[in-house]
Amino acid sequence: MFIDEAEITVRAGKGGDGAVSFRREAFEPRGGPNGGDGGDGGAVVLAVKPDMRTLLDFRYRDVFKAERGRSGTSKKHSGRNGQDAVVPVPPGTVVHDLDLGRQVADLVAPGQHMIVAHGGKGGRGNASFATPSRQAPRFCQLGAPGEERHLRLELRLLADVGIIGYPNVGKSSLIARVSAAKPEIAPYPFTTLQPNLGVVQFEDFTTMVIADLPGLIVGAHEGVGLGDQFLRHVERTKLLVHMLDASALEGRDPLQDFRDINRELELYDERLVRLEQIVALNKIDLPDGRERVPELRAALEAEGRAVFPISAATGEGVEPLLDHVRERLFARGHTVEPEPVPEDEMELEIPALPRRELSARRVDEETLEVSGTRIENLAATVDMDADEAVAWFQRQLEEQGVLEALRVAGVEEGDTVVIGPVEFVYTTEEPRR
Ligand SMILES: Nc1nc2c(ncn2[C@@H]2O[C@H](COP(=O)(O)OP(=O)(O)OP(=O)(O)O)[C@@H](O)[C@H]2O)c(=O)[nH]1
Ligand SMILES: [Mg+2]
Repeated sequence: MFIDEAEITVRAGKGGDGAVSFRREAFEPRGGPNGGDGGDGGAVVLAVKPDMRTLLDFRYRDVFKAERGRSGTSKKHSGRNGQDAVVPVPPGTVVHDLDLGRQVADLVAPGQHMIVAHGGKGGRGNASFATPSRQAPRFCQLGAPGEERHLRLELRLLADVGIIGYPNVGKSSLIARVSAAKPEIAPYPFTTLQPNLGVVQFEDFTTMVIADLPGLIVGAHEGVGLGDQFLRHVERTKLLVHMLDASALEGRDPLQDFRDINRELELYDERLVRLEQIVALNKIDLPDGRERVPELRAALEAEGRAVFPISAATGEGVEPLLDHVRERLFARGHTVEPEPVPEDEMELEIPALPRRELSARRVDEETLEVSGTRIENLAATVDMDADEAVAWFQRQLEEQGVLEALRVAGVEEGDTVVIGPVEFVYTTEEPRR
């Protein structure tokens, strides 16, 4: 099955906690602090894997987590960094960030990769909090949480030429004839349920990639038939071969088909109808087909279209069609090699989520919740088991305006305050020393 869309959650590793530890030496009962720093959490990285063709793997797995950093240990040993989680994606993967609500990358080149979730920083060990006035800090910093992001992946085929047309007109037959692709071909509509890619090689060894797309019918842009789910692949192509069944084997009027499909393209996205279209009048091996060629050709040429009568079945007329497609492609700056991705786009990083301002709100009768990027990050790394760290955090609450925000939100003695992973009871009494 061809899966070309997937939603995934990526979760980077939490940083390792710093360590609280003191030197113990035979002649120095109260040695200096020597707790090491925690390691950084691993990142989640999307990486283009050239031999991957669909997003099928994401059907079975949609959450990707990187390893957490290890905690620091004594003797100032830092914890090991967490391993990155590398998630392979096929070339042509467009990445959307669901929280930012926009596209953040278009991954096309082998080896191209993007960090989509940053690992949390490791916490500092008590050794790094020692100062002349605080020689024995009994606290450390906890590792910061890893970033979590929600992404939609969308695959857009990297084809130069797309073959479009009603079901059964012979699109798959054409790609089977001109390339090594072996699509299913059958005398009923909607044989092709997923795009097929084929590489056409010319005598001078230039190549082009063509895509045989599932048939389109009236209403496709609203989801009729196989709907518009494959139209996005058309967006990437440089030109289209619009195939008509000249023999009108199924009783439809080929010219009407032509207009209907162009209307569908337009309704889906106006840019699509502006792509150059070369018309292939197929099935001219059938008497009905050959007979209608002059009339169809005249009508389409009057609209400025290049028209090629062919038979995908016998091969008649296929070469002139391909030559013309090739000529038009190169006229549009086609290169045989996919366009190189600039060096600075090989290693990408997802843009940060906007910072959230500090705010406090009451959630129920005895609870208030404080949110804000800065204070939440801070709260996540405070070692609440250590009095010194708690005292420091309390000063931060005052300095950063959290207490003021709580008062504005109507905090009362005894209320519970929640900040990220931290929960405490609000009181105006001086702490007992
Ligand atoms: N006589 C004749 N039959 C053809 C020709 N090209 C295709 N056919 C037949 O038309 C039928 C449909 O061909 P396909 O290539 O599967 O058509 P398609 O456009 O890919 O169809 P969908 O995948 O359903 O959209 C098959 O029975 C083919 O054998 C042709 O040039 N001449
Ligand atoms: Mg087909």
